Amino acid sequence: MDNRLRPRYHFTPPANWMNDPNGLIHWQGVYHLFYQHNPELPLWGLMHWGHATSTDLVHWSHQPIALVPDPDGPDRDGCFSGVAVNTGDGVALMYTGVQGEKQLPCLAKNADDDLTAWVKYPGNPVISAPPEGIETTMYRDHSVWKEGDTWFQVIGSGIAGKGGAAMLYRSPDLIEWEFLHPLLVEQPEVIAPEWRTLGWECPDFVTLGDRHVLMVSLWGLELSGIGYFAGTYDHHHFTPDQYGLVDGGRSFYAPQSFTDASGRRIMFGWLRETCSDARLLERGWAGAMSLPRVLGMHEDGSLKQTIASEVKALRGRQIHLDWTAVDWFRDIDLRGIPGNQLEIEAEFTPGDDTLLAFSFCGVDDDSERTVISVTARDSEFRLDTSLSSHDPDATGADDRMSVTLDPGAPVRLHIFVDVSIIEVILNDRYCLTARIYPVNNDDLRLHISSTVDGTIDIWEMAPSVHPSPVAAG
Ligand code: DQQ
Repeated sequence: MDNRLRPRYHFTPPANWMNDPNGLIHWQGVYHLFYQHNPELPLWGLMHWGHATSTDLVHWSHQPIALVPDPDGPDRDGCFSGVAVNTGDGVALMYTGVQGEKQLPCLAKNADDDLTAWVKYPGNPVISAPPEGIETTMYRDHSVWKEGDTWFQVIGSGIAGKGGAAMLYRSPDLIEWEFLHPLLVEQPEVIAPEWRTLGWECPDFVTLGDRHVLMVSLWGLELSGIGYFAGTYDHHHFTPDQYGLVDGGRSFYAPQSFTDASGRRIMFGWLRETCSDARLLERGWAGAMSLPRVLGMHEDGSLKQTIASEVKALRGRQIHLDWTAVDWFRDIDLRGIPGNQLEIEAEFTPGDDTLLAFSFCGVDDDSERTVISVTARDSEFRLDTSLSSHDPDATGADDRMSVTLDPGAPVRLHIFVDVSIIEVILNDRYCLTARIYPVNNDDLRLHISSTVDGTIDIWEMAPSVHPSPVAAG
């Protein structure tokens, strides 16, 4: 296995392939992270559910594989994505069982308190077909919640000629499901053409204060990202009044959130690789999780994202800089802190023409470089990885988000660099995440340019050690 580009404090699988976070739950004081996993190869394939646990959201221990496709079952061709819910007397999983062309909801219940042993419901699938009378183009992935004594779920879907849809159901027992109506169908008038979809995968319908948010993975176009709709939910009808992108970087996908014992809504997203299969096969592992992001609402009703405070436990040596404006990039002396394993918090108050940029470059020269920039004049936030790697098998991109910056208000950038991951949040509101594969990856140099004064704090981040994997069960 080649671990040179493996992240050190973002979760990665013990070996082989990982994609979507699944079944996130805080159960009996332990955080459980299940995930889409192909244990045979570092490529997408026959999907199992991998499993890891943590007591602090930061350090994870690998657990045996939790769900295995049953050769004679409705999940014969894969245990696709799904969720975990607390049923009062245990935990239930609702996941997508794949059998040939069919992708249908299946149920499993825990057989132990460690959530390592699962019993699949013998009557699976619990819904035998997509809703009648609607021409669905896809149908999979689940978000499940309870209102009073009644369970509800939305299933990701697509409707011919329309695009993405989220189908709403209710059930007394997680077994008998009644289709109610689409909770939401894609509204082309609010979605930019490049984000139009064939369908919505991995819906996640959450309550944040007095608002509701439906997050969906925008599937089927060249560009795929994560959209969110925020609005009100009343009598099982959802009326969104805001639309935005959860993350505008093309590596962040299929996020899922859960509520922990402290009441926080915490989200993980899959940070997919953006390099060739040949490279994945050489390395022997693929896929990483985002850092845990706590969801909330800004006063204007848009989605707020902050990194869970537990991640601060990984902070080591710190450098504080009172920044004075410069016209061009200035090299920062990191005083021994590895430039490929750090956290940065920066705050600047931009004027109309401000350009603020952080650039991570190879040790020997600047020909491999990754640039994060905020341009006040263009109201643009950008993560440019198009020159991050000399490797022709790595694909970079120039991801941009258009942003609203309040005149005179500080701009806060929160940046995490973890070997092959760059995760950036601007003003707890705009997120851009990417994978980078510098050939010269032992370390990175940091250059900063800002046309205004500001403050910058940089921390060395400790690796979050993963105890050796337990033998697969
Ligand atoms: N990944 C799963 C599906 C889901 C997709 C399969 C999203 O359930 O729609 O691995 O990445």
